[in-house]
Amino acid sequence: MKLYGMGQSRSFRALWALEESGLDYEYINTTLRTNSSESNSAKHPSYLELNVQGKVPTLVDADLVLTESFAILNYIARNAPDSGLLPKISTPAYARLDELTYFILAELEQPLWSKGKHMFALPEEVRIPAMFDTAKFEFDKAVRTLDHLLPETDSKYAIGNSFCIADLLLAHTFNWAIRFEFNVPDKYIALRDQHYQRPAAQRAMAVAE
Ligand SMILES: N[C@@H](CCC(=O)N[C@@H](CS)C(=O)NCC(=O)O)C(=O)O
Repeated sequence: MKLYGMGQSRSFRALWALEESGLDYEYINTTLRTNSSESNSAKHPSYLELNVQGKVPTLVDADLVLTESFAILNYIARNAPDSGLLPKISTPAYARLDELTYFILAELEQPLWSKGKHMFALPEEVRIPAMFDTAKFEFDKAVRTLDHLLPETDSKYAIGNSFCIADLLLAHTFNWAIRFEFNVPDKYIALRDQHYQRPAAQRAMAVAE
């Protein structure tokens, strides 16, 4: 498998999952918002053939090309059934995984990306700095909802008693929130710290640097 990625962007989710999975992979460092003539630019014509939006991550496995980070996590986890990265299919645990991960992608992540878009990703002429306050408001609301979606147990994991892709996605999303200076409650900073101490996360950090 080949993973195209950049630093701590959403591609880090896939890189971390690959390290958790034990699968063989090659990491291709890709640069964002760089000149299309640079060979490792996400705007290079050969990369755009794989990922029409010129974004990361992209995973290539033989003829399969995937360009959505959570689809990539699922694919990696399904290819490494012994890794425990996914709960058993058709169980209530799997439904909880779906609920939580869709919530993270649709509600918790969106204000982070809104801030990013209006800070650096959109063309300057369409950026609206007042969006930062809206993003903060929406993030705080999503965090309050998350408090109800996560189990009220002593388990440090989102589902059951072991680490799965929901934990990885949550930890990466809170890491992003911390880097973008959102108000992250202490318990979620602790959750980020705990999961980022996993050996696979540390190895992924070394690869992404
Ligand atoms: N929904 C996609 C979003 C991918 C995405 O927006 N990636 C960002 C980095 S986190 C990117 O490549 N941005 C480049 C740009 O906006 O030019 C996913 O989760 O994979």
